[in-house]
Amino acid sequence: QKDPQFIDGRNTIVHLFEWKWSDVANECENFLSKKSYAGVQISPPSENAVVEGRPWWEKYQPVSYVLNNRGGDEEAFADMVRRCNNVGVRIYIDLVVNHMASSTSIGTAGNTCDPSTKTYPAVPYTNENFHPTCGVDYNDAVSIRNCELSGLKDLNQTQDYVRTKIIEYMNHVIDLGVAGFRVDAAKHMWPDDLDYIFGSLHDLNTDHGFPSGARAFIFQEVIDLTDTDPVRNTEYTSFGKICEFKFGKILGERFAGKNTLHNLNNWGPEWGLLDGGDTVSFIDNHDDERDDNAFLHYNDPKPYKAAIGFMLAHSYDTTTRILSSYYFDSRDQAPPGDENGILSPEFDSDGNCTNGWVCQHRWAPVYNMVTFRSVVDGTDLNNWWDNGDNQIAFSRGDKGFFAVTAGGDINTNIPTSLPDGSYCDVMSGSYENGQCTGKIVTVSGGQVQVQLTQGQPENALAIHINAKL
Ligand code: LM2
Ligand code: CA
Repeated sequence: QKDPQFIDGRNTIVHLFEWKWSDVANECENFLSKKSYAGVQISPPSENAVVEGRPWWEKYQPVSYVLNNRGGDEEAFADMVRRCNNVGVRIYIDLVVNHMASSTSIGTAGNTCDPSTKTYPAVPYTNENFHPTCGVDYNDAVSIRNCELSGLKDLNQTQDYVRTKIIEYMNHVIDLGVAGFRVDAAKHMWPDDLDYIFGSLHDLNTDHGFPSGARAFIFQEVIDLTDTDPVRNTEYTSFGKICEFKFGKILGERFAGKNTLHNLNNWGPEWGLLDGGDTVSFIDNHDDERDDNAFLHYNDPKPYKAAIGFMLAHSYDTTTRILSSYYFDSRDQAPPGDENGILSPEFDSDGNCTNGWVCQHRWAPVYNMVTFRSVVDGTDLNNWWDNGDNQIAFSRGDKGFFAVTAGGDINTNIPTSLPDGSYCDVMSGSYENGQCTGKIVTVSGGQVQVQLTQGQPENALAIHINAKL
């Protein structure tokens, strides 16, 4: 269940955080399928508690597994999955099954619940399906699994009944055509229980273009940043991939200029990362965007884009993920909205989002590097170059070349295996109608003429064989 089920020639999952299902469907058809994107992680689709002010995190408080919340209803969900699969873009849902709501309210589908007595009639779950209330002690593995994360009512997935309800929910969306699951709070559930649940799922739906016998892709939220955590992410790698938090944390600090880049010459497992085959990698996610300055975010765009560029250019054989956000001033701030609910993104003449959506996935350096990653697929990383400090460059065989500075100008020639000629830099612009909208870069005598100066809009430069003049 480690195969993301991408179609050939595509890569990278974009998390369309808080987008409505109808907007996701349009984005699959109008943009993602045309830019090499392979899939979308959507926000949790099951009924959640209505919380005053409609913070984004109300979706992490399930009331039932009815597909109906501010993202849309079951009809909109099914329509999204079908339309995205039709254009070769896979849908992964955010699966919230560690816990149930602790906010007392009516749910988004009109069902009631009573967190104080742990009753959720629309599933139904009752008090006996939950662990006894206790607060999580992060030094203790049993407490992490059996106590209440943020006070949320903790389901006991060791019970057959609870397992059955979770499997029914997952099979329902598999039958509707989803390709897999981002597993929320996996660290707070027992690996044996998850192994059983994931092993009991239907194969993916062949009516949606999946090969017969294809299994759902599983990628799990297991934050394991220190080597002393009582829960290790390796406990979860036999049945799915892991969201590798070390990846974005280390790169975030370095691309922000807080540490050198030259020692990234052996980037990968030697840095304490899991094997690429076991990981989903990202520069930031929706939680650390709000909580942790060690990671780079949209509000520091230059080093952020350079770090995303490095992730997508590199040969570490991980599944890559991009976060696509909305602008916010405070942590709990709801997504853009009006009296009718969540507001749809609109687009300016350059294709950038308006209406409060950041849409990192529509930034040209980001989507161009997704294309870069498909172009260089299967090549080795070679011709490593660095200045002993925070400037680095490398080639991907005879298909691509990437250079970046996290401090000072680069103005030099760097060896590459790319053929001589003129190329479009796909960080500063695009290759369109046979022309470059950004910088033109020359390769001559086996050397790339690299010029990256602080006044320029990007800290990185990238060229590839499909954007050669
Ligand atoms: C996750 N990964 O494992 C999500 O990525 C993260 O966004 C979720 O927390 C978390 N697990 C639980 O699913 C978010 C948010 C929390 C919020 C919870 C539940 O980051 O702030 O907690 O969802 O909605 C909120 C309040 C918190 C309160 C709790 C329970 O912020 O103060 O705790 O609800 O009422 C008493
Ligand atoms: Ca738990």
